[in-house]
Amino acid sequence: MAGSAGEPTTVTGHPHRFGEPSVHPAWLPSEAFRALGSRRVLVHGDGPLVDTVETEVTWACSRFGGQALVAPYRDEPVDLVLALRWAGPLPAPATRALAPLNETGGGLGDEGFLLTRVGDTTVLLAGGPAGLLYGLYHVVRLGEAAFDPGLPTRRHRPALRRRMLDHWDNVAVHPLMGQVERGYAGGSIFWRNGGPRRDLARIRAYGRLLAACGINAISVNNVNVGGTEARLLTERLGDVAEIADVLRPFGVRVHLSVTFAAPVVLGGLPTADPLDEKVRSWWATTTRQVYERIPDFGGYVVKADSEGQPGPLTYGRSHADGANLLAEALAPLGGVVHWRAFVYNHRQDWRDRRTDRARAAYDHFAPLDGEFRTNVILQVKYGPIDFQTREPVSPVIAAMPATRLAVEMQVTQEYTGQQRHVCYLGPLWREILGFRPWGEEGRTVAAVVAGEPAQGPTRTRSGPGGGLVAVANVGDDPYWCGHPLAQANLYAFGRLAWDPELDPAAILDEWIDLTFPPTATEDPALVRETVHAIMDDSWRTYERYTAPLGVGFMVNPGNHYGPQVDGYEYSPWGTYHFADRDGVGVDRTRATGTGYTDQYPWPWRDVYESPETCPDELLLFFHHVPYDHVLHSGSTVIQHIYDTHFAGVEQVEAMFRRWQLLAGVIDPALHERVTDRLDEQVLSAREWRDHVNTYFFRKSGVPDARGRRIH
Ligand code: GCV
Repeated sequence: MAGSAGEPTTVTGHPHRFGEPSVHPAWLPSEAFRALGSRRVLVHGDGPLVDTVETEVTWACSRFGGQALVAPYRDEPVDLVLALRWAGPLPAPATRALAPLNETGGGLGDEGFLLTRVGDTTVLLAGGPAGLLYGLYHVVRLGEAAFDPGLPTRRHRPALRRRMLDHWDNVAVHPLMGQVERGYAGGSIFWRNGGPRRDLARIRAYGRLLAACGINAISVNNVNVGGTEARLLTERLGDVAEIADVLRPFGVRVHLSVTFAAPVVLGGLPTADPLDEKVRSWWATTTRQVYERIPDFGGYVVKADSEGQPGPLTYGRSHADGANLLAEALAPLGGVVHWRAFVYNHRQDWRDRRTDRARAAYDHFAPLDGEFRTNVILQVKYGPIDFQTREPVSPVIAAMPATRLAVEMQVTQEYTGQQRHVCYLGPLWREILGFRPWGEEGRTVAAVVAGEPAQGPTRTRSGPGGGLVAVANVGDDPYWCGHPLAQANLYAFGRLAWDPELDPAAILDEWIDLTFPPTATEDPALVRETVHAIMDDSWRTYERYTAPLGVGFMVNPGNHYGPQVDGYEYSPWGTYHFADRDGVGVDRTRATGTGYTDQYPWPWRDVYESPETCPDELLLFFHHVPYDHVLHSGSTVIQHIYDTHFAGVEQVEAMFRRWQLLAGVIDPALHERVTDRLDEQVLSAREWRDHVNTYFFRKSGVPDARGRRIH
């Protein structure tokens, strides 16, 4: 907070603005601050996050001719007050009218805020410093509308307390995975060649973007913790502390992925057995040391007994024993363990049709419900397999009422076009968050991760939920994400974690107006219309030209890009489609298949059990059916495959043409980058169409009813 003594101060022309990295401003271009920056703005409060608000306001006002008013205040007109709830004398005549609000403004929580009009002034009253920061960016989002005399009074609070990104960034370059595992935007913003990158201006810019979409936590290294990564917990802790220092003013807490074998690989102990006293004490001491350096450290993220990572099963202990070991060390210091439920047998015999990877997370974890400490968050991927374009919601979410659950999404587009394809994931995430695992009368997935208890006699834990986590999609690319339009996915993830009921198209509206501010564009209506036309349905378009009807994969092994229908068919990874001359799909019924449908509560256990009631888009996930099986849509499976693949390509070609309408209307460099990516998307979509259609034509021998050329 600026000076509280001396002459009244009006700050303009403040030179400092969080550094200027040479990257695209994404959803915070200067122009987005025009409405706010051309007003008289009073900021009231104390602390580092309030300083951030003040820096933003001061900079914006210096840029657009407004006035940032700081204490002590004169009796002068103010257009916008950004104030923390305060105790004691009211700070300025302009805020006196707020007295009643200040008294009744409870219930906002640390991160919430109230926005209203008092006379000719727009007033934002925040429950805590983070609320002030989120409120500021909300005002930026509203633009001129924030100053409309008819502005409705609204309280804003995040639905989920934990809104987190996991970076799969490696400190050292991994021989197969590179600097960022499943990273499609260049190098890491944190690490380079085995050490810190120290591009603090970029990290600061990132923190600002995260705050502006509501994200409040990140983990800074890959869950596959290699040798160099492990040492971040001990001798390289200073590197993590440096990142934490930069992100703190943006309300972002830092977490660390750790290896379960740390007591062995770092501590020199002969074992990492969670019940061993020396192991417990090693974790306790090590964790205390972390908090000495990073007092607001968030906690650990752990991938254990998964895809070759070490874990408690080696010692004959359970996942609960393993997670509780770390939780015990973190509990006195206020930290949490994010324990991932992504555990399955990746050395499967593909001829064995009884083993089903989809069953694995539930089989491992559901029996442990109620055994985890309260500061363990079980982090469950949204589907039972692995971030496919279409999967049913994981049955684990409904199976562990006495466990704190987080759902994990994937913003990085591993299986959804790798940031070479436009694929707006907001609609997918919205569907998952709104899914009701117990049917119409029950809670949504969003309510489960918010920690809302079930109604009625069901045994549920009380207390906070685990929130939402996603794998990050940024890198050192000047556009952050490789594909400029992939920025929208990061933005949408943050916004949905704040309010899971938001409409993805409305989120896109916000993102478009921030990224391509109407006041800086000749034809804002054309920009909005075009970007919507390209992005709104792009997830479903991607689904149309890739693996059909929920069957998944069909990608090139290893890099997971591009079509290879049998890429994982004869592999130990457990990802099959079982296509033969008669039919395709995985029988996961309890009547004749792997019994996976049994893992769902009613009604889904019955809905999915029968091909008659199973939704078309998941048919091949749950059932092996003949090619002439008739879908609810009226089409046969084989004709659906042909039709959707032709249609998907046509839609991508239309996207390409549509984008050309923006040539000369938006920044030419950005336009060209997207054009290049769309070019690749057209080629790749055609390749998908031809591989998939040819494959199924050859298997089935059924010609296309519309006589199109297939191969
Ligand atoms: C970090 C998939 C990805 C892996 C990733 C893993 C996980 O298998 O392909 O790269 O590893 O998920 O979520 O742990």
